[in-house]
Amino acid sequence: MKFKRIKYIILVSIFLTGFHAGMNLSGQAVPGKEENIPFLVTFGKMGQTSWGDDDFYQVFFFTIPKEYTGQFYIRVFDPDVGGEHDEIQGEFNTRTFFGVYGGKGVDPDKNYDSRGLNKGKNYKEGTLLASRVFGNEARYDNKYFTFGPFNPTAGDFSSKWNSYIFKVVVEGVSGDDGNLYRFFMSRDQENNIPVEGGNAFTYKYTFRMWNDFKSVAHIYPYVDTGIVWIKQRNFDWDDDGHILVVSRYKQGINISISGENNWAEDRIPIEPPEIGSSLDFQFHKAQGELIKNNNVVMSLESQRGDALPFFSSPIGGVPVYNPKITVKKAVKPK
Ligand SMILES: [Ca+2]
Ligand SMILES: [Ca+2]
Ligand SMILES: [Ca+2]
Ligand SMILES: [Ca+2]
Repeated sequence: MKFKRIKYIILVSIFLTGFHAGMNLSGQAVPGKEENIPFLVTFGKMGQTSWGDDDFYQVFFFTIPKEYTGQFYIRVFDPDVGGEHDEIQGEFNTRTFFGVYGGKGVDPDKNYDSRGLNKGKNYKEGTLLASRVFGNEARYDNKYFTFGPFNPTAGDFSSKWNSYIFKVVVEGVSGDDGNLYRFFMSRDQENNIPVEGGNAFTYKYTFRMWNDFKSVAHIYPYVDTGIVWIKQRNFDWDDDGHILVVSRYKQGINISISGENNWAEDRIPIEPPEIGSSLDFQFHKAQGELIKNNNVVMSLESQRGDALPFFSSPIGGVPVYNPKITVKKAVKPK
Protein backbone atom coordinates (compact mmCIF):
# COMPACT_ATOMS: atom_id res chain seq x y z
CA MET A 1 0.00 0.00 0.00
CA LYS A 2 2.62 2.48 1.10
CA PHE A 3 4.78 1.50 -1.77
CA LYS A 4 1.90 2.06 -4.17
CA ARG A 5 1.50 5.57 -2.86
CA ILE A 6 5.19 6.30 -3.28
CA LYS A 7 4.98 4.99 -6.81
CA TYR A 8 2.07 7.32 -7.51
CA ILE A 9 3.94 10.31 -6.11
CA ILE A 10 6.96 9.44 -8.20
CA LEU A 11 4.87 9.20 -11.36
CA VAL A 12 3.17 12.52 -10.67
CA SER A 13 6.44 14.27 -9.92
CA ILE A 14 8.11 12.82 -13.01
CA PHE A 15 5.27 14.27 -15.03
CA LEU A 16 5.42 17.64 -13.29
CA THR A 17 9.19 18.07 -13.33
CA GLY A 18 9.39 17.69 -17.05
CA PHE A 19 10.21 14.14 -17.97
CA HIS A 20 9.23 14.97 -21.53
CA ALA A 21 11.44 18.01 -21.62
CA GLY A 22 14.29 15.83 -20.43
CA MET A 23 13.69 13.29 -23.15
CA ASN A 24 13.63 15.86 -25.91
CA LEU A 25 16.56 17.97 -24.83
CA SER A 26 19.57 17.61 -27.00
CA GLY A 27 22.46 16.10 -25.11
CA GLN A 28 25.02 16.50 -27.83
CA ALA A 29 26.93 19.36 -26.35
CA VAL A 30 29.55 17.83 -24.06
CA PRO A 31 29.68 19.25 -21.43
CA GLY A 32 25.89 19.60 -21.59
CA LYS A 33 23.78 22.75 -21.43
CA GLU A 34 22.68 22.23 -17.82
CA GLU A 35 26.12 21.27 -16.52
CA ASN A 36 27.67 24.75 -16.62
CA ILE A 37 31.14 23.29 -17.23
CA PRO A 38 33.45 25.17 -19.59
CA PHE A 39 35.73 22.32 -20.70
CA LEU A 40 36.78 18.70 -20.43
CA VAL A 41 40.46 18.27 -19.53
CA THR A 42 43.08 15.67 -20.50
CA PHE A 43 46.76 16.16 -19.68
CA GLY A 44 49.75 14.73 -21.52
CA LYS A 45 50.96 11.53 -19.89
CA MET A 46 54.08 13.25 -18.49
CA GLY A 47 51.81 15.66 -16.62
CA GLN A 48 51.60 15.97 -12.86
CA THR A 49 48.42 14.58 -11.32
CA SER A 50 48.40 17.56 -8.94
CA TRP A 51 47.14 19.61 -11.90
CA GLY A 52 43.88 17.70 -11.69
CA ASP A 53 43.94 14.76 -14.13
CA ASP A 54 44.72 11.45 -12.41
CA ASP A 55 45.11 9.19 -15.48
CA PHE A 56 45.70 11.31 -18.64
CA TYR A 57 42.82 9.91 -20.66
CA GLN A 58 39.06 10.34 -20.95
CA VAL A 59 36.35 8.10 -22.43
CA PHE A 60 32.97 9.44 -23.58
CA PHE A 61 30.02 7.60 -25.16
CA PHE A 62 27.52 9.07 -27.62
CA THR A 63 24.08 7.59 -28.23
CA ILE A 64 22.12 7.88 -31.49
CA PRO A 65 18.45 6.86 -31.24
CA LYS A 66 17.48 4.00 -33.56
CA GLU A 67 14.91 6.25 -35.25
CA TYR A 68 17.60 8.58 -36.58
CA THR A 69 18.82 7.29 -39.92
CA GLY A 70 20.88 10.21 -41.21
CA GLN A 71 24.63 10.60 -40.90
CA PHE A 72 26.24 12.52 -38.08
CA TYR A 73 29.53 14.08 -37.01
CA ILE A 74 31.50 14.37 -33.79
CA ARG A 75 33.01 17.83 -33.53
CA VAL A 76 35.82 18.70 -31.11
CA PHE A 77 36.31 22.29 -30.03
CA ASP A 78 39.96 23.32 -29.43
CA PRO A 79 41.50 19.86 -29.92
CA ASP A 80 45.00 21.39 -30.03
CA VAL A 81 47.25 22.01 -27.02
CA GLY A 82 48.42 25.57 -27.42
CA GLY A 83 47.15 29.11 -27.91
CA GLU A 84 43.85 29.71 -26.17
CA HIS A 85 42.14 27.68 -23.45
CA ASP A 86 44.89 25.13 -22.76
CA GLU A 87 46.98 24.81 -19.61
CA ILE A 88 50.69 25.35 -20.23
CA GLN A 89 53.48 23.76 -18.20
CA GLY A 90 56.86 25.14 -19.35
CA GLU A 91 56.28 25.17 -23.08
CA PHE A 92 53.44 23.57 -25.05
CA ASN A 93 54.77 20.14 -26.01
CA THR A 94 51.73 17.89 -25.56
CA ARG A 95 50.16 15.66 -28.16
CA THR A 96 46.62 14.32 -27.71
CA PHE A 97 44.99 11.36 -29.44
CA PHE A 98 41.27 11.54 -30.28
CA GLY A 99 39.69 8.32 -31.58
CA VAL A 100 36.06 7.52 -32.51
CA TYR A 101 35.02 3.88 -32.09
CA GLY A 102 31.96 1.91 -33.20
CA GLY A 103 30.94 -1.72 -33.58
CA LYS A 104 31.02 -4.58 -31.10
CA GLY A 105 32.96 -4.04 -27.90
CA VAL A 106 31.91 -0.40 -27.48
CA ASP A 107 28.69 -0.85 -25.43
CA PRO A 108 29.83 -0.38 -21.82
CA ASP A 109 26.92 -2.45 -20.47
CA LYS A 110 28.20 -5.49 -22.36
CA ASN A 111 31.93 -4.78 -22.16
CA TYR A 112 32.95 -3.24 -18.82
CA ASP A 113 36.52 -2.63 -20.04
CA SER A 114 35.07 -0.15 -22.52
CA ARG A 115 34.23 2.18 -19.61
CA GLY A 116 37.89 3.08 -19.17
CA LEU A 117 37.93 2.67 -15.40
CA ASN A 118 40.75 0.12 -15.22
CA LYS A 119 44.03 1.46 -16.47
CA GLY A 120 45.80 -1.12 -18.59
CA LYS A 121 42.53 -2.76 -19.58
CA ASN A 122 41.46 -2.34 -23.16
CA TYR A 123 39.13 0.65 -23.17
CA LYS A 124 39.81 1.01 -26.90
CA GLU A 125 37.81 -2.10 -27.80
CA GLY A 126 35.57 -1.64 -30.79
CA THR A 127 36.33 -0.62 -34.35
CA LEU A 128 38.39 2.54 -34.79
CA LEU A 129 36.37 4.61 -37.27
CA ALA A 130 38.42 7.82 -37.25
CA SER A 131 41.30 9.30 -35.28
CA ARG A 132 43.82 12.12 -35.21
CA VAL A 133 46.65 13.26 -32.97
CA PHE A 134 46.75 16.99 -32.23
CA GLY A 135 49.77 18.98 -31.03
CA ASN A 136 50.30 22.71 -30.83
CA GLU A 137 48.39 23.60 -34.01
CA ALA A 138 47.18 27.16 -34.52
CA ARG A 139 44.87 25.84 -37.25
CA TYR A 140 42.69 24.11 -34.64
CA ASP A 141 43.16 26.60 -31.81
CA ASN A 142 39.82 28.00 -30.59
CA LYS A 143 38.18 26.18 -33.51
CA TYR A 144 36.35 22.96 -34.23
CA PHE A 145 37.78 19.84 -35.84
CA THR A 146 35.08 17.55 -37.25
CA PHE A 147 35.19 13.73 -37.29
CA GLY A 148 32.81 11.92 -39.67
CA PRO A 149 30.41 11.55 -41.33
CA PHE A 150 29.38 8.38 -39.52
CA ASN A 151 26.43 6.08 -40.19
CA PRO A 152 24.47 5.32 -37.00
CA THR A 153 24.54 1.60 -37.77
CA ALA A 154 28.35 1.68 -37.44
CA GLY A 155 27.75 2.00 -33.68
CA ASP A 156 27.20 -0.79 -31.15
CA PHE A 157 23.43 -1.29 -30.77
CA SER A 158 22.07 -1.14 -27.22
CA SER A 159 18.54 -2.45 -26.70
CA LYS A 160 18.59 -0.89 -23.22
CA TRP A 161 18.76 2.64 -24.68
CA ASN A 162 17.29 1.69 -28.09
CA SER A 163 20.30 3.51 -29.52
CA TYR A 164 23.55 2.99 -31.36
CA ILE A 165 26.52 3.72 -29.14
CA PHE A 166 29.78 5.31 -30.22
CA LYS A 167 32.84 5.91 -28.08
CA VAL A 168 35.40 8.69 -28.10
CA VAL A 169 38.76 8.05 -26.44
CA VAL A 170 41.05 11.00 -25.63
CA GLU A 171 44.62 10.25 -24.56
CA GLY A 172 47.50 12.53 -23.66
CA VAL A 173 50.14 10.56 -25.58
CA SER A 174 53.08 12.86 -24.77
CA GLY A 175 53.99 16.08 -22.98
CA ASP A 176 52.83 17.55 -19.68
CA ASP A 177 50.32 20.29 -20.56
CA GLY A 178 46.57 20.21 -20.14
CA ASN A 179 44.33 19.92 -23.19
CA LEU A 180 40.99 21.66 -22.67
CA TYR A 181 38.29 20.80 -25.22
CA ARG A 182 34.57 20.18 -25.75
CA PHE A 183 32.49 17.92 -28.00
CA PHE A 184 29.38 18.38 -30.05
CA MET A 185 27.54 15.55 -31.81
CA SER A 186 26.05 17.20 -34.88
CA ARG A 187 23.99 16.48 -37.95
CA ASP A 188 26.10 19.03 -39.81
CA GLN A 189 29.80 19.14 -40.60
CA GLU A 190 30.20 22.91 -40.20
CA ASN A 191 27.60 23.80 -37.56
CA ASN A 192 26.32 22.43 -34.28
CA ILE A 193 22.94 20.92 -35.18
CA PRO A 194 21.82 18.37 -32.59
CA VAL A 195 20.54 14.89 -33.36
CA GLU A 196 17.15 14.78 -31.66
CA GLY A 197 17.07 12.32 -28.79
CA GLY A 198 20.84 11.86 -28.81
CA ASN A 199 22.84 11.92 -25.60
CA ALA A 200 26.33 11.39 -24.23
CA PHE A 201 27.73 9.90 -21.07
CA THR A 202 30.90 8.96 -19.23
CA TYR A 203 31.76 6.91 -16.14
CA LYS A 204 34.66 9.09 -15.06
CA TYR A 205 34.39 12.78 -15.57
CA THR A 206 37.51 14.99 -15.72
CA PHE A 207 36.53 18.62 -16.13
CA ARG A 208 37.44 22.26 -15.54
CA MET A 209 35.50 24.65 -13.29
CA TRP A 210 34.78 28.21 -14.43
CA ASN A 211 37.13 30.83 -12.91
CA ASP A 212 34.16 32.44 -11.18
CA PHE A 213 33.25 31.68 -7.61
CA LYS A 214 29.58 32.45 -8.23
CA SER A 215 29.42 29.71 -10.81
CA VAL A 216 28.09 26.24 -9.86
CA ALA A 217 28.93 23.22 -12.01
CA HIS A 218 26.56 20.22 -12.18
CA ILE A 219 26.94 16.63 -13.28
CA TYR A 220 24.03 14.20 -13.50
CA PRO A 221 24.50 10.49 -12.81
CA TYR A 222 21.64 8.14 -13.66
CA VAL A 223 20.46 5.82 -10.87
CA ASP A 224 19.43 2.44 -12.26
CA THR A 225 17.28 -0.19 -10.54
CA GLY A 226 18.83 -2.24 -7.76
CA ILE A 227 21.01 0.55 -6.35
CA VAL A 228 20.94 0.82 -2.55
CA TRP A 229 23.93 3.06 -2.00
CA ILE A 230 26.68 4.60 -4.06
CA LYS A 231 30.31 5.35 -3.34
CA GLN A 232 31.43 8.73 -4.61
CA ARG A 233 35.09 9.45 -5.37
CA ASN A 234 36.44 12.86 -6.27
CA PHE A 235 40.03 13.89 -7.03
CA ASP A 236 41.99 17.15 -6.73
CA TRP A 237 39.08 19.40 -5.79
CA ASP A 238 41.70 21.61 -4.05
CA ASP A 239 39.39 22.15 -1.04
CA ASP A 240 37.49 24.56 -3.29
CA GLY A 241 34.16 25.11 -1.49
CA HIS A 242 31.76 22.19 -1.24
CA ILE A 243 30.11 19.45 -3.31
CA LEU A 244 26.38 18.85 -2.78
CA VAL A 245 24.11 16.02 -3.91
CA VAL A 246 20.55 17.06 -4.74
CA SER A 247 17.73 14.86 -6.04
CA ARG A 248 13.94 14.67 -5.98
CA TYR A 249 14.38 13.26 -2.49
CA LYS A 250 17.59 14.94 -1.23
CA GLN A 251 17.49 18.64 -0.46
CA GLY A 252 21.29 18.69 -0.42
CA ILE A 253 23.87 16.36 1.13
CA ASN A 254 27.44 17.57 1.58
CA ILE A 255 29.97 14.96 0.50
CA SER A 256 33.65 14.55 1.41
CA ILE A 257 35.87 16.74 -0.73
CA SER A 258 39.42 16.17 -1.93
CA GLY A 259 42.34 18.53 -1.52
CA GLU A 260 45.44 18.90 -3.64
CA ASN A 261 46.35 15.74 -5.57
CA ASN A 262 44.28 13.35 -3.46
CA TRP A 263 41.02 11.43 -3.51
CA ALA A 264 38.07 11.74 -1.14
CA GLU A 265 35.26 9.22 -0.97
CA ASP A 266 32.18 8.26 0.98
CA ARG A 267 28.92 6.38 0.75
CA ILE A 268 25.63 8.03 -0.16
CA PRO A 269 22.35 6.20 0.52
CA ILE A 270 19.88 5.86 -2.36
CA GLU A 271 16.13 5.78 -1.68
CA PRO A 272 13.39 4.19 -3.84
CA PRO A 273 12.12 7.56 -5.20
CA GLU A 274 15.58 8.20 -6.68
CA ILE A 275 15.64 5.00 -8.75
CA GLY A 276 15.19 5.59 -12.46
CA SER A 277 16.14 9.26 -12.23
CA SER A 278 19.19 11.48 -12.12
CA LEU A 279 21.06 12.93 -9.17
CA ASP A 280 22.48 16.45 -9.32
CA PHE A 281 26.08 16.69 -8.09
CA GLN A 282 26.69 20.39 -7.54
CA PHE A 283 30.21 21.84 -7.35
CA HIS A 284 30.17 25.10 -5.38
CA LYS A 285 33.41 27.07 -5.38
CA ALA A 286 34.84 28.62 -2.23
CA GLN A 287 33.82 32.25 -1.76
CA GLY A 288 36.45 34.93 -1.31
CA GLU A 289 39.83 34.09 -2.79
CA LEU A 290 39.37 32.50 -6.21
CA ILE A 291 40.92 29.06 -6.77
CA LYS A 292 41.90 29.33 -10.42
CA ASN A 293 41.95 26.71 -13.17
CA ASN A 294 40.47 24.02 -10.95
CA ASN A 295 40.36 20.64 -12.71
CA VAL A 296 38.53 17.84 -10.92
CA VAL A 297 37.75 14.14 -11.44
CA MET A 298 34.54 12.41 -10.32
CA SER A 299 33.34 8.82 -10.44
CA LEU A 300 30.62 6.77 -8.72
CA GLU A 301 29.95 3.13 -8.14
CA SER A 302 27.01 1.22 -6.68
CA GLN A 303 27.14 -1.20 -3.75
CA ARG A 304 27.71 -3.91 -6.38
CA GLY A 305 30.86 -2.17 -7.62
CA ASP A 306 29.11 -1.15 -10.83
CA ALA A 307 29.96 2.35 -12.14
CA LEU A 308 27.19 4.92 -12.68
CA PRO A 309 27.08 6.91 -15.94
CA PHE A 310 26.96 10.73 -15.97
CA PHE A 311 24.69 11.94 -18.79
CA SER A 312 25.27 15.25 -20.59
CA SER A 313 21.49 15.63 -20.81
CA PRO A 314 20.16 14.29 -17.48
CA ILE A 315 17.79 11.34 -17.88
CA GLY A 316 14.34 12.46 -16.71
CA GLY A 317 15.48 16.08 -16.69
CA VAL A 318 17.28 18.06 -14.01
CA PRO A 319 16.07 16.62 -10.68
CA VAL A 320 14.18 19.07 -8.50
CA TYR A 321 13.89 18.50 -4.76
CA ASN A 322 10.32 17.77 -3.77
CA PRO A 323 9.68 17.86 0.00
CA LYS A 324 6.42 15.94 -0.53
CA ILE A 325 8.30 12.78 -1.46
CA THR A 326 8.78 10.80 1.71
CA VAL A 327 10.16 7.38 2.33
CA LYS A 328 8.82 5.27 5.17
CA LYS A 329 11.28 2.95 6.81
CA ALA A 330 10.78 -0.53 5.45
CA VAL A 331 8.73 -2.77 7.73
CA LYS A 332 10.50 -6.05 8.37
CA PRO A 333 8.55 -8.94 6.88
CA LYS A 334 6.99 -11.25 9.47
CA1 LIG B 1 43.98 25.82 -27.74
CA1 LIG C 1 54.93 21.46 -21.46
CA1 LIG D 1 42.70 22.36 -26.37
CA1 LIG E 1 42.11 20.69 -9.06
